[in-house]
Amino acid sequence: MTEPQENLEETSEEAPPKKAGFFARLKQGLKKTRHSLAGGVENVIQGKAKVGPELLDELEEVLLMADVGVAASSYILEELKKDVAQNRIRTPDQVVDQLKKLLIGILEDAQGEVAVPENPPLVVLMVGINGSGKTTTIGKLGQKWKDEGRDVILAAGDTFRAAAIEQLRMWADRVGVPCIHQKHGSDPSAVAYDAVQAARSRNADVVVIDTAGRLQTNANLMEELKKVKRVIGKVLPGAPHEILLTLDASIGQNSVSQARLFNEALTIHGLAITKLDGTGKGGAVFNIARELKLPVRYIGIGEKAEDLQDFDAREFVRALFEKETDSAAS
Ligand SMILES: Nc1nc2c(ncn2[C@@H]2O[C@H](COP(=O)(O)OP(=O)(O)OP(=O)(O)O)[C@@H](O)[C@H]2O)c(=O)[nH]1
Ligand SMILES: [Mg+2]
Repeated sequence: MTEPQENLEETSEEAPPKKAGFFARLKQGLKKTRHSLAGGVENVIQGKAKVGPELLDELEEVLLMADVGVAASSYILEELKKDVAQNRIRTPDQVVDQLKKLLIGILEDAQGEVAVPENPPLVVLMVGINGSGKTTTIGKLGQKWKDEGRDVILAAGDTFRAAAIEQLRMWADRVGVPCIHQKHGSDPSAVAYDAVQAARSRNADVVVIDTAGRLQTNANLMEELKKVKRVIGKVLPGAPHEILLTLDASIGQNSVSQARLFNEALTIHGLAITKLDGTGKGGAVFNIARELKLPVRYIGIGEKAEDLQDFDAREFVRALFEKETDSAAS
């Protein structure tokens, strides 16, 4: 039996009410990671009456298998062992409850606010390796912000490929927002410059700039991105206010090293974790938060405009652990 009332209360207690279907879509999007993480945890505690070293060892194995990673898993195990030793945890169910709290804590420790400027425009620079979902995420963000009543401008700063400019223009047309672009091969810094100028003269609320994304080992890319950042700061001191790194969730632990490289070169402010719908490796989100202390701002759980969600640590963990049969209410 499900109790719709109870579920509604739970969501409205913590944060402003989410759009209808938010939780159901999140849960659907996290299906594979729920299977690898919560499914594995369930298997470990099933049939066990007591909490002993064996259960904790098995739990650690599950966390590692579900891509939670070494740093986050060791921290969790240390905390759980302390709780067990001091008798705060006695049953397997209490282990799971505590595990959920620790997972939420890891994510919340890394959270922080976007440095929204006193006067618009907010300038967002989107970076990430190729195929990680930058352009798609920009399109989705354009839709979201437009729906919220904000004046949005998109900028096709990936001038490396003609198709990339076309892809962003299509998103802009679909969403119904302007797209600043130049021809294929032109200087990305010049596009960024134009875009920020346009946003200022048109009094836009937010401008989102796309970039190219060849491999992070390509020093040219990092130099190019640094230049884009510098030029933006010259047009509008303090900008870009938000350098957002897209990470493809399906690469699991590699995302930590990828994020580190971008962070060293550019100082990343926040993360958009994409393609969570297609992978069981979503546990990597915890390791990224633990290792890099970078806030997750958005998650992508599908290819369509509505498949981007503001990240909410509690809802994320709840969606990961809630059983299939509990879903009817949301
Ligand atoms: N299933 C799913 N697919 C996604 C998501 N985000 C992006 N994609 C898909 O991933 C592919 C690559 O996305 P892009 O937005 O083009 O990636 P990019 O980082 O701009 O790539 P480059 O321009 O080559 O650097 C596209 O087919 C997207 O539709 C997501 O959250 N879920
Ligand atoms: Mg792109």
